[in-house]
Amino acid sequence: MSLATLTSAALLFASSFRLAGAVAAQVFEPPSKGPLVQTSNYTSFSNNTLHNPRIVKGKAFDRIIQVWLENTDFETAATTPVFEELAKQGLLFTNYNSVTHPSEPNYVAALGGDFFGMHDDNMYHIPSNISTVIDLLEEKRISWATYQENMPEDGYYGFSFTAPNYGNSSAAPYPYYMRKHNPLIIYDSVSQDAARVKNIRTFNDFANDVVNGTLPQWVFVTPNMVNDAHDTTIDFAASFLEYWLLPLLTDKRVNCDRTLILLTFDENESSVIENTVFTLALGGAVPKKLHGAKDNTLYTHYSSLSTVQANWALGSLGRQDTNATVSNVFSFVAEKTGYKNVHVPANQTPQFNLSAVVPGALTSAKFIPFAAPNLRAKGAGGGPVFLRPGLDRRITAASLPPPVNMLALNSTTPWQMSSRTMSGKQIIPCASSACP
Ligand SMILES: *[C@@H]1O[C@H](CO)[C@@H](O)[C@H](O)[C@H]1NC(C)=O
Ligand SMILES: *[C@@H]1O[C@H](CO)[C@@H](O)[C@H](O)[C@H]1NC(C)=O
Ligand SMILES: *[C@@H]1O[C@H](CO)[C@@H](O)[C@H](O)[C@H]1NC(C)=O
Ligand SMILES: *[C@@H]1O[C@H](CO)[C@@H](O)[C@H](O)[C@H]1NC(C)=O
Ligand SMILES: *[C@@H]1O[C@H](CO)[C@@H](O)[C@H](O)[C@H]1NC(C)=O
Ligand SMILES: *[C@@H]1O[C@H](CO)[C@@H](O)[C@H](O)[C@H]1NC(C)=O
Ligand SMILES: *[C@@H]1O[C@H](CO)[C@@H](O)[C@H](O)[C@H]1NC(C)=O
Ligand SMILES: *[C@@H]1O[C@H](CO)[C@@H](O)[C@H](O)[C@H]1NC(C)=O
Ligand SMILES: CC(=O)N[C@H]1CO[C@H](CO)[C@@H](O)[C@@H]1O
Repeated sequence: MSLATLTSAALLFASSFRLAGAVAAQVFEPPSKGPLVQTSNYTSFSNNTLHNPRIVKGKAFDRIIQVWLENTDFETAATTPVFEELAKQGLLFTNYNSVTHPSEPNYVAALGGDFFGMHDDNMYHIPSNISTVIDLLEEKRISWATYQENMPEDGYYGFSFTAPNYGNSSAAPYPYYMRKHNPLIIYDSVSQDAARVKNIRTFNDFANDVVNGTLPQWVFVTPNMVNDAHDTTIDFAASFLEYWLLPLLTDKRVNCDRTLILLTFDENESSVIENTVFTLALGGAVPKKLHGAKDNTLYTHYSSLSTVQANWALGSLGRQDTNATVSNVFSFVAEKTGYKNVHVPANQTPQFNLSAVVPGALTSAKFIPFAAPNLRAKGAGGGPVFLRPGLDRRITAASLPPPVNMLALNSTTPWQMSSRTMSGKQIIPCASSACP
């Protein structure tokens, strides 16, 4: 083939590729006039406001807002203009790792300190004797909520929610909301508690709570499946941040000098390599001298637990949140609380790109029951390990029977549910191979 033919073939290929891409590509459309304006694009309007009268002072911050985006390699985000601009206003963590693949176990781990062997995005629930950071926060009366974009109503229990496509009214309705990105609904200790479930809120509630000046102190934000880059691209997510996050950064009701905003990704896109994700510490609580700086300490999603524990001198969950290797406290917070981080040499970095099945209560292939946490563990907050009602402390990790392959028995772990029968708030166990 001559050079000319080769070039035109390549050009033809490139242009047809671009054309195919252009037809399929979704373009960011703002769901509302602004992040603090309620919209019918979010299905139901807010009809209540949280009441959070007192602020519990932390050592380094009084509020933490986590915003989770999806499936992007570190370099991809690091070379996208909006993220580059944001990095100048905050501290970039260059060695912050997800803890496994795929999405759901990472979200579950960030709330409860473990992913319990989960290695898929199926529909699960976790029994009420398993504690989360919510228990630790409530012990100190620290207010909290999650805001889930396009979740249709407060405390919605379903597997997903499909709404009219607000970005393109001639396109089919779109599954904007997914339960797998809403860890609070998965833990029974939150979703099956009548008071707590009210704090699993919509984006319209976010607007209402901010306008009313009642945004809680611990906040977990999940953008919808297009805005978080899951079904789209990093540029699409960047446009979402320009629409949603940028105006909030200058709004004192959200970001004041005691606010920490953690912008992170659930996992790396390429699972054959390590699982480092682009993570930024933003907000008034990040010391000005660190703006534009990089921090190479080994952090993971468990660090978001240990950092919160250290900041408010909380108890711990006695799970991976107390495993020093994987739960370093954000350095500028550790400095203020006196917590000593561990240095993990690069050649000893744990494998965070798991694909093999590890035993746990949330895997059908190697099922073992839920064990009690390590009751002797010492977390970054210095407080005791939290014990929920119904926890049998005699069931320890060491006392568990060997893993069982439930699939070979034509069954699944008892904690998996069938998404097909799932609509209301009632738990329907999934007991056959027809799951989820
Ligand atoms: C819904 O989103 C679309 C797309 O941005 C926008 O044109 C429309 O005004 C929005 N509707 C409302 C009620 O905000
Ligand atoms: C407001 O209340 C109604 C009725 O209880 C409910 O259907 C609706 O979804 C609520 N709005 C939110 C944001 O939950
Ligand atoms: C909107 O959706 C329709 C139907 O899928 C599609 O043909 C059209 O190209 C879309 N418009 C844009 C701007 O993407
Ligand atoms: C995890 O990443 C390492 C490189 O750091 C690679 O050697 C290994 O094959 C990866 N494992 C999986 C399961 O992708
Ligand atoms: C995934 O994580 C590694 C670090 O372990 C990082 O170097 C890389 O940029 C990320 N993405 C890809 C495609 O490797
Ligand atoms: C702590 O984390 C490391 C790295 O993932 C792991 O090898 C070790 O088994 C963990 N320790 C405990 C007690 O879970
Ligand atoms: C937690 O509760 C579940 C459901 O009742 C039970 O199967 C499990 O054994 C309990 N685990 C512990 C450690 O108490
Ligand atoms: C599982 O189902 C298959 C197909 O229906 C059947 O052949 C097999 O005997 C069943 N195994 C058990 C352990 O029930
Ligand atoms: C308790 C309270 O102040 N509620 C107000 C919150 O804001 C909405 C408007 O978004 C008002 O209607 C509520 O009265």
